[in-house]
Amino acid sequence: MAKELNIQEASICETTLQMLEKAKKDGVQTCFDRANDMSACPIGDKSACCKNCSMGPCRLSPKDPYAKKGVCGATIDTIQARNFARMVVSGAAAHTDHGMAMLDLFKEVVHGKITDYTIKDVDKLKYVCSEIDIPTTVEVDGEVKDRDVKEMALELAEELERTYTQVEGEIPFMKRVPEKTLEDWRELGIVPRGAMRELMEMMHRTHIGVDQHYENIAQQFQRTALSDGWGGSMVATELSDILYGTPKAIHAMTDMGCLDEESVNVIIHGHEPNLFESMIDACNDPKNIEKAKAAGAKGIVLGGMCCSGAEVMMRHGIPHIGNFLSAEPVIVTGAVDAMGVDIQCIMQGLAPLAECYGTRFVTTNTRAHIEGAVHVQLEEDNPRECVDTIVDMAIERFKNRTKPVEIPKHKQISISGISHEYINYVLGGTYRSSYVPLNENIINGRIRGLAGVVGCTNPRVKHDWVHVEVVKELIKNNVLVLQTGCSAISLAKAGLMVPEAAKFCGDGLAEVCETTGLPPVLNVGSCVDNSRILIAAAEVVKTGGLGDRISDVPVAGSAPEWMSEKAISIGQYFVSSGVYTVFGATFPVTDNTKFKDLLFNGLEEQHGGMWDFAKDPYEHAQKMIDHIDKKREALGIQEKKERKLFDMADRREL
Ligand code: SF4
Ligand code: MSK
Repeated sequence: MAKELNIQEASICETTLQMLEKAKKDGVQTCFDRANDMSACPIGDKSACCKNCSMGPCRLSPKDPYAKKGVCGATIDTIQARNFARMVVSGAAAHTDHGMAMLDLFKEVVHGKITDYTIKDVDKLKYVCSEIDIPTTVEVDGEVKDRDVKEMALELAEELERTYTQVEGEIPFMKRVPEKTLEDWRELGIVPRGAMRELMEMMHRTHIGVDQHYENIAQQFQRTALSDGWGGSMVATELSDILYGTPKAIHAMTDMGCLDEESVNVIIHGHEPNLFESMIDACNDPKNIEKAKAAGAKGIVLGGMCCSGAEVMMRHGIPHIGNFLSAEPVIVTGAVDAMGVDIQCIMQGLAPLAECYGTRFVTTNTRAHIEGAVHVQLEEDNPRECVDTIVDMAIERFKNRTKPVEIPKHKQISISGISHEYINYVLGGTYRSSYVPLNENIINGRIRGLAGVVGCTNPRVKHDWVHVEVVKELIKNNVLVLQTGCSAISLAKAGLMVPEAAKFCGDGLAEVCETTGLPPVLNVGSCVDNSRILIAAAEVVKTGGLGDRISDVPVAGSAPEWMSEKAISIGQYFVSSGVYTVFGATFPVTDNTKFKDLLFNGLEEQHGGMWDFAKDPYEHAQKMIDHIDKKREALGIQEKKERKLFDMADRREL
């Protein structure tokens, strides 16, 4: 007999709660029920077990970690380090494969073999080229002219391919890393050579009988994680911007109230932007709208989930229906006529649930089939065939809806689309785009520091609650918050991504928000867009006045409700880049071990970044604020400076 779920304790998201009540009435299960019914394994939770060979699986004791060894003699430190390394590999591989798929698409577009997508943002193309020393102009007869776009794009594609396939040397985006940080990495031997090589070597080293020193394993998983953050993920973000446009501030609605009972509702869930971009065209196609109307619908409503949703919320203001944990509850509305998915964070539990409610559940990517789903492959040289099929299936299901529909009312407006280029522009203005005003505001103390609050939602903790409380504490203490992924959606739903949220901020941050019109909580995109936070941090260092390394900047990272291996890779590349990073929910290490001490203390001596853990949101936020203050103290900017009004001379200098 399953343990009964205390629904009101499961989430603070009203729409999710309403749907959990409905799921209970309907007699269907979601991940909330499954998590409630199955406690996490206490040994696995602490990463004290190994199944890397068939002499095991070996289970050590988290309570007395050095009392036992594995059959091969592996210690708790080796076992934990190998397990952690494999999480980094899996997470980094997910982002890297996503980035490589974007690169393949980009090349085909540039060669003219794929025509449904084009280079939309030539300025971004030029900017990325210039960042890695690819010329953007050419001299013809003594006259400097812009280079041919196709020629430039081909050179960029060739150069970025090194991110993946290179076997020696440094990946291209190392040119973006602040000089001193890069020097530290070179000394530590953690500069990525090429993502495929790092992933392969890391897997080799975790095989039985290879690398059995936790410090050496940690060196390679840092190099692997950096090949994700400054490699695979960064390539994915930059090429998506070039193909689909660099995000600029845009209004978007969030939450299940965006669905409409009288319309055909289509949801896209997953991570790559390609499927969604084509689905936007399909849902705006007058022929498809006519078909929907002929079936008795008002029209077609298109909404996003998870990071697929974040990509198009950022670029087009498409409504975002909910984050990871809301994917099942949204099916319970009975209003979703079709859900199309591509890769990552798609729970298998969606398939039987979709069957229950008659929702057409469609996988579209060759790398991710799900038993019980219909597979309609998205061919990038003819994407409309796939998306038009999904729209047809949705219309068909609308006509034949048999289950009662119940759509929660709540929806919330938010500002999205804050790329690092947009931060540059909004703070500096068109003619003097720069991070100087941001640095100035950090130095004068109006902004105490920066925080990147990111990551998943996890039914082991109260859904959305930890994200929202951590962020509220941070902005109350004048910390400007940058967000990605599911965490960003938690805060968008809570209404903190609007300029009016300045009323929840400390005086300094409130003043900055009121002057610039920015919300105190900035939505910078999807999981791969954590690379935007790295670029922003590097830009802050290069702008000057806040130290020479990323680790000098008053900045902290956080993933309060993380669950995926991608989050571990992200956390590790933040840490190795020099960012103090706090995780919530749980942390896969055993207390009182040398490996834990390395992650939570030792790494700080290497490059200034380190891990920390706090489940309680207030302790979590306080740890971040304490770290920010420590960095302010070291920079000698701890005292709040008097406000200085800029005169013309200051402006000229800027
Ligand atoms: Fe056990 Fe060692 Fe095999 Fe792991 S590698 S399962 S610790 S014997
Ligand atoms: S979707 S990795 S649950 S943030 Fe990128 Fe959300 Fe985490 Fe997936």
